[in-house]
Amino acid sequence: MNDLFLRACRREPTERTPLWLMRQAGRYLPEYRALREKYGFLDLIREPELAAEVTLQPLRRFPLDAAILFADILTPLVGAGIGVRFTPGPVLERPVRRSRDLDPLRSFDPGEAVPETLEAVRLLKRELSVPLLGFVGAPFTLACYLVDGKGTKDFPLTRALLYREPELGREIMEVLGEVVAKYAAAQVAAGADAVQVFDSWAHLLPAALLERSEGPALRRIFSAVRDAGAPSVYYANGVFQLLDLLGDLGCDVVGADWRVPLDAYDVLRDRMAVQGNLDPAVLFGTEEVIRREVREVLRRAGARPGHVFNLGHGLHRKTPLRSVEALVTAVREESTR
Ligand code: 1CP
Repeated sequence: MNDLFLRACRREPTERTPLWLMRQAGRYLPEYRALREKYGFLDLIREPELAAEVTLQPLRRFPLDAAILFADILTPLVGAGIGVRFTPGPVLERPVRRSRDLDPLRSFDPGEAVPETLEAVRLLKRELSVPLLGFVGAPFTLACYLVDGKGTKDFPLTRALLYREPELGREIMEVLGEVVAKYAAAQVAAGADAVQVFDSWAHLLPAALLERSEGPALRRIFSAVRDAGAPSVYYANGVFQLLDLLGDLGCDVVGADWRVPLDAYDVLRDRMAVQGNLDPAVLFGTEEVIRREVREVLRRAGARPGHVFNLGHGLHRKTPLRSVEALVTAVREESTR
């Protein structure tokens, strides 16, 4: 197996910098769009062969160094009985307003809630010659959808709830922390080689509130992944100023968003690896521009081990395929040691 990605997660030397791309499966691929004409989004996730197929699609085109399981951060909650429609973003049938709305999530059992996703992991492990990343949503980011009920610019209901009903806020984080810890450990038990935690909305919270409200649940999740025997990646958007918190969560890799110069994380690198962080918009530039920006990310990452090349956020769905090709080639050539 090509284990460059796992070696970089452990901060071991690699002959070149491993590369995978957030949202590497999805709508920029014509073969994904073709499947979506025949199947609904949740149908793709609920049929293990189809979920495995979508996961493999980008790897057939590009020599990437890791695969990421095809699912969504909300699918374990759907499996537990929370009503969600995808349009394409998630919309909750009944947003969480009180403690008993959390009942479907208590005593969460991944084997009952998401057997198809765990089966997709097992199928993929037989096919893949690169590591498989499982993933989960972070408790705060999941809470944003549970409480506000859909994607919004700044999730006002969720943020108000943390102050207006702190007891309920704590309970939501605790219940989600437990669900996510179990779900992450189950993915590793089924064969996932690492787990990425997506906290796309973490930047909406003041640092002290993030630490106080989400910190304990995040620590619980990272220790569950570690106990299951896999490295963990924490990708939170817009939190690079929170170095003390990031350094103390117990994750093995920190994912950088596209706005941070990667060397801003140097103080953490004796404790964790870094992942990132090319601006996804670079892929709308020419091949020369892509190569120049790849070099800049590699220069900021420096010569020390422990860098996983990635975008600073997911691939945009209009990204030209030849740009992804140019990116993969540039990272391979420019990072070979
Ligand atoms: O119509 C379609 O085909 C559905 C579009 C789509 C896709 C392809 C959604 C709905 N989710 C996904 C897959 C997905 N979502 C993956 C697959 C693996 C890969 O990366 O290749 C992953 C990791 C996610 C994670 C996810 N879902 C996040 C965190 C990452 C991020 O982008 O910040 C978030 C916030 C979601 C919620 C969500 N689900 C879907 C959409 C369009 C969104 C975001 C927009 C919204 O809030 O409305």
